[in-house]
Formats: sequence, structure tokens, C-alpha cells
Amino acid sequence: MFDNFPLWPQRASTMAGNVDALFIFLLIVSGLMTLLIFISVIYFAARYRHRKGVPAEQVEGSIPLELTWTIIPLGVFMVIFLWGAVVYFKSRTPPRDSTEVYVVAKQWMWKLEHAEGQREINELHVPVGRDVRLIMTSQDVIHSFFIPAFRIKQDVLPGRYTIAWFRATKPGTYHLFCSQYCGTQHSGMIGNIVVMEPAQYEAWMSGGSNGPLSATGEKVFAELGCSTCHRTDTQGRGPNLQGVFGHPVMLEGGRTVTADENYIRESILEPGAKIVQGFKPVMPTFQGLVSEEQLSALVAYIKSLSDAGPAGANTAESAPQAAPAKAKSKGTQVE
Ligand code: HEC
Ligand SMILES: [Cu+2]
Repeated sequence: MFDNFPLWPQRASTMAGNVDALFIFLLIVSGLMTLLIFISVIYFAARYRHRKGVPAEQVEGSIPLELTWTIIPLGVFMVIFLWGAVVYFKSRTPPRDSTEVYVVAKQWMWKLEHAEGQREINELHVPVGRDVRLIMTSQDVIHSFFIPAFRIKQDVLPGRYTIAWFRATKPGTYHLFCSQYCGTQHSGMIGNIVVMEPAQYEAWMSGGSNGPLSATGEKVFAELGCSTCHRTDTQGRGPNLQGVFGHPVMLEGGRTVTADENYIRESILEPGAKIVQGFKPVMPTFQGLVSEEQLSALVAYIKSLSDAGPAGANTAESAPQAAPAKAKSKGTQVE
């Protein structure tokens, strides 16, 4: 309905309609309330004005009146609250089996890496009609990942992952903005989201990749010596990482946490924060030793150990890609 209305950005994701409907509802409710108040003020000012010989009327309290203007607004606010909650949870909950893209923000650019291995800068290619989950972090200050046409905006913070998702509905090129003031060239921290037809996208994907991110992660895992403690049997000094991701982990002290991206990240950078039950706190910290890109790769690799399917598949794929992937990861490493 408002597709060509100049005040609205284009609508190109499954969430856009939901967000707009709620927004338009809020506009209408606020507009009606404003009108009602203005008209009442003018009407009452005229109707009950002071006239010669007629003293101004005093209105005493009225229970029915009090109830009316308590219950009706309560109803309106409950509608806003429930509707808002539904849209919020929908936009916060990535569907299962989304394709994943790791995003690293820095002053002043976006680095994006597909789980399949494609790397991009300030540009993200995605297929139409597929759920895309973004696992985002920042190398320096707070940024925010904002795609107006998709109606998504999520702060990107240093030191942790934040998650966003979308499903594009229309092929085209859409703006990506950073919407947190992040320094001198904040306004230049922009990019494009290129939504393609699936066939076109497959063609794009088949051009130049470093092999899956999980395979890069497997190499990093070996290079950093993780594999000396984390072995695929039970003989290592650290836990076997097969099947850890996405599942509950028992910690020393009896607490249980679910192993998500942030848990893996913390396990690598701050191993002492949560100790797995039955193990000694002997894992050294890798803070300052791994770049954000290497961390993304490690997370993708550990995640792949929990995916259905033979774990060996990754190893087989990664072997011929070893050389170029290594060169690439060195090239983009920062500090
Ligand atoms: C010196 C041996 C050692 C090395 C090297 C090591 N770890 Fe660990 N790791 C451990 C131990 C022991 C634990 C369990 C105790 C704890 O939670 O700190 C652990 C826990 C973990 C966990 C949590 C596992 C779970 O079951 O919840 C992850 C993830 C992890 N390590 C990843 C890594 C990665 C990635 C590297 C390489 C960058 C690495 N580790 C290097 C010994 C090691
Ligand atoms: Cu920014």
C-alpha cells in the first residue's frame, strides 16, 4: 500500500510489513489522541468560559468518568504492548537452519564473511527468500548494523557477539548504514546489501572462496595448538568439542549453560570464567592472540562439530584449499 510512498523506505524483508503495521497503528493512535485533546481543549474553553453574570462551572469528581479514562487507555496500551512484544520476539528469534554470516565492524567499515567462506567488505550478497543469521562483533567501538529496507537495526559491540536475522523478499540493492556515531568517518561507514535470485546467487557463490569458514577454523585450531588439548577422543586435557555447540554444558559448581557463540568466544578469550565440570582450569587465554576473523572461524569450526553429518567431511574439503586460505587469513589479520 505504501510501497511508493516517499516517506517510507522500501520494504524488502519479511519483517518490514510487521514493523510498519505496528508503526502506522501507533501513528494513528497518537494522531487520534492529539486531535481529541485539541478539540476538547477548544470546546471546553468555549463552552465553560467565564461570562458576565454566569460564574465559571466547577466540575466535581465522577467515578464513571475516572473509570472510563482509566480502562480505555489501559486497553489501548495493552494492545500496543502485546503487538509490540509479538513483533519484537519475531525479529529477535532467528529461524532454525538460517544461513550464517559473520560480521566484524571496525572504524569505518564492515567485514562480512559467509559460512561458505566468501568474504566481502561493505557489501553483502544474499539470496532472496532465505533466512540469514548475522553473528556480529566489533573490533573497536560500538557500531550498529542498520538496513532500513529490512527494518532491522542491531548494535554491534566489541567483546561479544550480537545476533540479527532477516529474510529478504525482493531482489535489489539496499542501503546498509552504521547507526551509532562511531568516530570521524561514521557517516562513511555504509554499504550495500545485494539481494539476488537464488540461481544468480549460486553463480555468485561459486566464484572465489577460501573454502568453508569452518575449514579455515579447523586450520586455526591446529595452528594455535588447540588440538593438542582438545582431541577427538577422551584422552585430551580439555573436553572433546564434538557435539558441544548448541547443547547444555555442566560447569564446576553445578551451573549449566548452553554453548552458544558467546560461550565459545568466552571459553577462548577468558577460559577461567566458566570451567567445564571435571576439568582443570589449565586452558591459557587467547586474548590478544586471535583476531576477530580467526575467532569467527573457530566458532564456525566448533559449531560444525555439532552439525549433523560426518565430521570428517570438513577435513576432506579443507585439504586442497589450505594454501590460499592461509594467505588470506594472514592478509586480513589486524594487529
Ligand atoms: C592447555 C590445554 C588447552 C589448550 C591449548 C586449549 N584448551 Fe580449550 N579447554 C581446555 C580445558 C582443560 C578446558 C575445560 C576447562 C575450562 O572450561 O576452562 C577447555 C575448555 C574449552 C572450551 C569449552 C568446552 C566445553 O565443553 O564447554 C572451548 C570451546 C575451548 N576450550 C576451545 C579452545 C580453543 C578454540 C583453543 C585454541 C585456541 C583451546 N581451547 C586451547 C584446555 C585447553
Ligand atoms: Cu560505525
